Amino acid sequence: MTVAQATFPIDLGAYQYISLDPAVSTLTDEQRQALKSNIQLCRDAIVFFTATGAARGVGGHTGGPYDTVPEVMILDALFRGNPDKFVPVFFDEAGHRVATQYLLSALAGDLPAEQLMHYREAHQKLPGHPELGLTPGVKFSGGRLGHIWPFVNGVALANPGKTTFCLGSDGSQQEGNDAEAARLAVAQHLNVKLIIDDNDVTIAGHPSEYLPGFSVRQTLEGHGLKVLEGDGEDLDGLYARICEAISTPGPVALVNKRAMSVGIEGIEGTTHGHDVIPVDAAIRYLESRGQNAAVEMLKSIEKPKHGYTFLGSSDKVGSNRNVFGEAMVEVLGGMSERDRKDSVLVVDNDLEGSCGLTQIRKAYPEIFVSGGIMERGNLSAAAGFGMEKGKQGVYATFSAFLEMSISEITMARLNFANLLCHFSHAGIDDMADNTCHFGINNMFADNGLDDGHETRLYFPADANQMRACVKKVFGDPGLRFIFSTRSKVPMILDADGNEMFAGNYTFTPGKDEVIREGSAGYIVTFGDSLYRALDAVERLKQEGIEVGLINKPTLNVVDEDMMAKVGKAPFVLVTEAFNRRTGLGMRFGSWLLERGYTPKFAHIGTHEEGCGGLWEQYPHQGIDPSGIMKKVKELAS
Ligand SMILES: Cc1ncc(C[n+]2csc(CCOP(=O)(O)OP(=O)(O)O)c2C)c(N)n1
Repeated sequence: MTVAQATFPIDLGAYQYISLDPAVSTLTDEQRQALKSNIQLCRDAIVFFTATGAARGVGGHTGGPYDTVPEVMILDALFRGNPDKFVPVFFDEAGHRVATQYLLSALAGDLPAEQLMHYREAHQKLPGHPELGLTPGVKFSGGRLGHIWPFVNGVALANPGKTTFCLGSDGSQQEGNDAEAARLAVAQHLNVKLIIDDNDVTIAGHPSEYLPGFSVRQTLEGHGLKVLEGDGEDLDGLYARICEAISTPGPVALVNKRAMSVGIEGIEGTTHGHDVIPVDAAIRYLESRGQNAAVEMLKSIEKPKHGYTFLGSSDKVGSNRNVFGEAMVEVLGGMSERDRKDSVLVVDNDLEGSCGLTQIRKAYPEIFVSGGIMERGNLSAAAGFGMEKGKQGVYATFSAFLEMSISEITMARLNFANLLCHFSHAGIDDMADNTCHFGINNMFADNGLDDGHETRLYFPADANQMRACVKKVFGDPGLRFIFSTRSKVPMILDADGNEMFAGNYTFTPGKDEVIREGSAGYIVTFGDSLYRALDAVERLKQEGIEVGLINKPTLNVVDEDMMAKVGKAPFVLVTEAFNRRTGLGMRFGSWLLERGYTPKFAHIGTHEEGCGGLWEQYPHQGIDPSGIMKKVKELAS
């Protein structure tokens, strides 16, 4: 039986829709039993359906939603018992725990249980973070840590007389936003209750190790919140603390200690628990739970393949986000130990493995700071290190979070900081995490003035170009932003099939590059869009349309020679994965007009919310080869 025809293999009909009254802070045997059975049922369901994401290669998160099941079950019963007393929304600071929201939607009858087996799949409306309006039953959007508690404060202000809950985590509590939210909640005496999973695991490690001194409890107490700390797995204690929080007016935080993925063999207590559970571990867990139908279902799922062959680029692919780290290690290896220590500081934001920084930490731990999930403060710290001439601050996180740090970037510039930022996961490719994780507003980093300290934005197209770019710009002064995608990219080939950016190639900042000549008009693009546009160009040539292709790896500098060249062509099409409203295309048309060039002009880019899944995001936005070819034909006609 295929997943498409199958029923959900775990009987969610066994869920007991019990009610609880917070005025009674002890559980009867019957209530305790019902809660325990609901907890086990939901934990099994979460392991199973998140593992479908692992089986399909779309990833996901198991440990966080699995861990917080006890408190979610209690809140569900409380909401049912007193619907008017609460804002009945499971607001969650840690949006990656979205499996909780999807499971609740299924239990509430808003979503067929079968749908859960399509977790994170493209076009299935179950993306990696909750999106209001997309998934039936989902009641808020989340996904960026530290963004929901401040928002929930406002919800509480809009609902006087009710209690509003916010599920939190030791990861989200590291964000500066939460400190602000805590102060407002205390000052305004908001009836907000934080239910924080303090499992001492984030992505890159254990907060107790990389942020020694950080204590969720002491932090919140310092802000003036009442904090009730306890064992999240002690059901009676947890329930009693939730009741105490409800009966205490004003903001209260529950800090629930537990091991990550408690009870899952081989994963409990480890950082692996943060991500999606591997299929073999899920099978072992489900077998031990007697969930044999779920096991069979998992075994039957095949990883879909992306069968398209791109013309003009190699079969070989490179991971640019990792190549960034490798290239940095090479550059740093060329310095004396003393120079390196004196002049370079690398600051991570709990994403070192995702941004290619692990290589640097392993090679040169003495210049590496595991900064925790504090993008704004960490950017400023890296910039501050690079304030003196000859020093370099290096910083990395996901491109989506560049939006958080625009003000810090301005201050870094005004302080003449030398700062090299690597923003990985730029664009939309392979982003099952979906819209809140899209890295599409990167041009915001180019927010200086004409006479300001240098700011450069670079988006290398393949691994060869990334290596060349890092080596070239590492020692430059000013602010430099290097972008890479989550997905791997093939090598760009010249017309003879040779790798264009290999061998003796040197990267020249500010210079655009002709990838293919053409008489009908030019496509201008960069990054992971280049190989897709190249494929379109090759296919259009086969159809007799001779389109040229320009790579623009320096995004914010006008290459006058290239402007003169493309400006005289019949048309110019800018295609990009960046936001159509804020990307390169927005500027390129003005640059042409300012110089008196008036080719036919169009720009295509990301313009609507994502569809989940991986490579599917490109065709969804109409910026895949067929979308590009369609636009070229319109312009060429
Ligand atoms: C603003 C922001 N920065 C970084 C991330 C990337 N990120 C997602 S989850 C995570 C770690 C979260 O740890 P925690 O919230 O404690 O969750 P757990 O590991 O317990 O599931 C990070 C850094 C993000 N989603 N949002």
